[in-house]
Order: sequence, then structure tokens, then C-alpha cells
Amino acid sequence: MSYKNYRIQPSRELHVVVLGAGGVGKSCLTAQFVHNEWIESYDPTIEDSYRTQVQVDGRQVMLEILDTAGTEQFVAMREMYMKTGQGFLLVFSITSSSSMAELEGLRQEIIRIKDDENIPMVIVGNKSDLEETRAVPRAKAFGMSQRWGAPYYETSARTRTNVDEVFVDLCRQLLRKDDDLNLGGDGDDALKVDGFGNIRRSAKKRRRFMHGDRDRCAIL
Ligand SMILES: Nc1nc2c(ncn2[C@@H]2O[C@H](COP(=O)(O)OP(=O)(O)O)[C@@H](O)[C@H]2O)c(=O)[nH]1
Ligand SMILES: [Mg+2]
Repeated sequence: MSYKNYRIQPSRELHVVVLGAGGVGKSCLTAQFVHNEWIESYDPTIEDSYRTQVQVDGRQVMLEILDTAGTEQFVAMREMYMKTGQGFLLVFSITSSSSMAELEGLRQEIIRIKDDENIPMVIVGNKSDLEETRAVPRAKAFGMSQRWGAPYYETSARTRTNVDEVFVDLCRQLLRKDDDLNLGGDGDDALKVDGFGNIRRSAKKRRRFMHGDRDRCAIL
């Protein structure tokens, strides 16, 4: 074996959290992604985490996915998973405007808890197979995507449309953030890791990162 071309590709572990109102399809999306199966009816109170290997741009990552159920008895528990989570899928159903409105509060909470405006996120409009009962116009979701600088996908857990794409996009954002850390400079551009393994970016770098992010537009 030639050592010249041998590169160590450490397996990274990424923690993502699936958030959104009850009934939008968080568990169905997670089951489709992790197990490749459609489950018609999920216990709405089950909150569980899943580990799965994912290949992202030729890199192997171990993804830990927390499928939340909004059943936390203590605010502290919710804060804990928001702290540990490195990236978030914010899911609503295209058949429910209120489920989209709920994402605003969740995003604010994530930003507050992590004290970072640039947490990797993907906005997911699920149940795209139910076009005939759509309640959220695409333009409205696009608007939110632009405002938040987060990509928007419409998915169907039922038909498996865009299911892999949303998880892979989130992993890609996390890897990019991780690469930034490894390349990290010093002084004003320094990146710091807090006690939870989350990356903190200096104000200068944060601004640059945000502007770079404008290129990421909504994808369907
Ligand atoms: N038509 C359709 N129904 C879905 C889809 N995803 C979930 N559902 C249904 O929506 C309901 C709630 O799904 P679930 O994953 O339990 O929602 P959760 O509370 O967000 O975890 C179930 O009856 C699912 O069958 C989808 O993409 N299309
Ligand atoms: Mg569920």
C-alpha cells in the first residue's frame, strides 16, 4: 500500500435534532431516512434517538438523530437537547399554516440557547404528496427560507421524496462548520468550542459566514 495517498478520514459524529409541531411527520421522516420504511401511524409521544452511518460527499459520518415529541416535562430537558444538538431540521406540514408559524418560536429558542445566529438548520415542508390540501404557499416558505438564510425543501415521508436530501444538506452544513473550525485562525477570526462541543465563531467571522450563506437558496 502506498502511504503517499493514504489519508485518514476520521469518522465524525454529528448530532441533529428533528423539531416541529405534533403530527407534521417528524417520526415518519426519521423512520424513512434511518430504516427506509413508511410507518402510517407512530405513537405521537415517543421521543427517541437513532444512530446511522451517512456518506456525505465521500465522507463517512455517524449521525445521531433525535426525533422529538414535544413531551418534555421540564424546560431544562428541552434546553439540554437544544444545547447538545449541532444541527436542526425544522419541520412543518404544507397542509397546516399553524405548524409553519410554530417554527418561528423554535428557531428563536435555538438561537437564544446556543447564542449563535448561524446554527445549521434546514426548513422542511413535509407532506408534499398532499398538494390538493396545501395550506402554505411555496412563496411563503421561500420567504422564510430567505429571511433565515436556511435552505427549504418540500418532502414527503410517504413517497420518500427529498428525505435523504434534507438530512444530507444538514450534515453538509455541519461538516462545513467543522472544517472551518479545523482551519480556524486565531485572534479575531478564532473559533471556540464550548463545553458542549458547539462551535462559537467570532463576530467578524460570523458576519463573513452569514454573507457566504446568502448563496444558499431554497431548493426543492
Ligand atoms: N400524506 C402524508 N402523511 C404523512 C406524511 N408524513 C407523516 N404523515 C402522517 O402524519 C401523521 C403524523 O406523522 P408523525 O410522523 O407521527 O408526526 P410527528 O408527530 O411529527 O412525529 C401520521 O398519520 C402519518 O401517517 C407525509 O409525508 N405524507
Ligand atoms: Mg413523532
